[in-house]
Amino acid sequence: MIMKRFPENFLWGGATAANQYEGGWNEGGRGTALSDYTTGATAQTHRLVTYLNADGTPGVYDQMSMGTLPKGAKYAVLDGYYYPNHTGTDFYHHWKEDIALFAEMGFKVFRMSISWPRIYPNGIEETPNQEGLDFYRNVFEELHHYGIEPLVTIWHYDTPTYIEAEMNGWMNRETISLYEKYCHTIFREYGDLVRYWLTFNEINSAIMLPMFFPGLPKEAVQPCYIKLHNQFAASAKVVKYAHENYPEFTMGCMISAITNYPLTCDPKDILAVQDKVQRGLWYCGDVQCRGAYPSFAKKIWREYDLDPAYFEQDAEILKDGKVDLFTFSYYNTSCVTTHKDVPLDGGGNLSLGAKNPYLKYSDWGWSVDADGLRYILNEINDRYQLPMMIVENGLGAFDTLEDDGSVHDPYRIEYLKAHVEAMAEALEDGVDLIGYTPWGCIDLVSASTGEMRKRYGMIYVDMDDEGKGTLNRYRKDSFDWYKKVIASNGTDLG
Ligand code: BGP
Repeated sequence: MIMKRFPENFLWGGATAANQYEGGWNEGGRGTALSDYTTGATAQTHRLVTYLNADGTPGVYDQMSMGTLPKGAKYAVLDGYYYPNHTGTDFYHHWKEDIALFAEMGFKVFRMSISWPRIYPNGIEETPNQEGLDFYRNVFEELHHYGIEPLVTIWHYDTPTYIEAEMNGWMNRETISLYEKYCHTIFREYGDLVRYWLTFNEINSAIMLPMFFPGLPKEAVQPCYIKLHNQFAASAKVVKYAHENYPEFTMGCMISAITNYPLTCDPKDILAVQDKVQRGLWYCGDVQCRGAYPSFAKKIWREYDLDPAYFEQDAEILKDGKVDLFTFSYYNTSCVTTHKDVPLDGGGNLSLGAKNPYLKYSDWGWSVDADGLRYILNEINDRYQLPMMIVENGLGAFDTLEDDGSVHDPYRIEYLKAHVEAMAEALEDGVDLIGYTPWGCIDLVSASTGEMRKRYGMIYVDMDDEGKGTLNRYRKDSFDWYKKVIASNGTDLG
């Protein structure tokens, strides 16, 4: 096979998020986010969000239920629970060492997020937290010292708790202004160091609930669409502001690339796939890239009894806040069917569906599908004609640290290699792909389960599911493999 070469300045790197990696949850003047009150779990159990009722009795709700606090209750860290995000894998105290390791792999770009409560502890303060500002400045400067370009996610699920608990979070349009203030601050502070910005991580996760549980009562779904809309408006305002004030910035969206196939060639299955992808992917992509809701949005609003005026009030704002770059996460694919006798257990990242008999599945039940990456790159390219970056991709797997400090992870190399090949094929197809940052390039806490044992990294971190471990770093076999891939600009895949 003749492989198209990767473009000369292709941005090879890795991706992380503050809430899962940074730690230092109560240091440096940082406030809290909901992840600080979220317990660890497993693939079989759900993470819990913990609080204290007004009468002082403890309470919990299931993270997946998107529950809320009872009246008078306060989010609280409770005895007897373990909160893995408090430490993450401690970037807060290991940033120099970690960045040196990224540089050793040859990273051109490093995706990380800023923790909003580290900048504005409650989100509402007049002035930002200087210690928080200094922390990220040191990190960005260190990255530049090695010639690594920072790619910053502004919001990776960590709205300050005060905004969530006292202001009703993203249901409240005031949150849009607080987010704008936070963005203006970090643009001003880091405009000389950061050029690539993503406004919201996996913005479509706001509508995860109806995607995971079709048939929910409309009262449960309505807030999801309102919150998502307010995030769209916040994103668009900030993109416009950046375009006007920082023309050198590249502003991107970040969407979980819902990639689905019909399970059968029954035309009803084809329509069902189209519907799912419209709702899960294009609904968000169209707003952020085309600056307007797609025509099928009206049908969705009708279905959930949502007033179109709510969404249409920001038409001008959305039109003026189109992103420059389409970035997305891609882990797996699933199958859609209307056939009632098929179990929907093909697990996945925001994309439950039927199992695909042609694919292998990971230990966490996620399909492994490199061709799906080529497919979705082409789909997105055709629809938006924007430069693209894959900013999350990888295999969550069990790893074993050997006595000599080595970690042999051929399964991860196999996964990544297949996906890099798929990227090369997509480039050959003509897509405009400018970078690749595999997820959790260093081991970190899993978002869905809170586990440490579900590892994605090329760097192993000694930390277990109960928070025990030295936090020492070890190079896995995939570290050396990826180093070669980058050094050869994607031509030596081992
Ligand atoms: C995405 C999130 C990441 C990340 C990833 C892997 O949804 O943007 O934060 O964690 O999924 O998922 P998990 O950690 O559940 O394996």
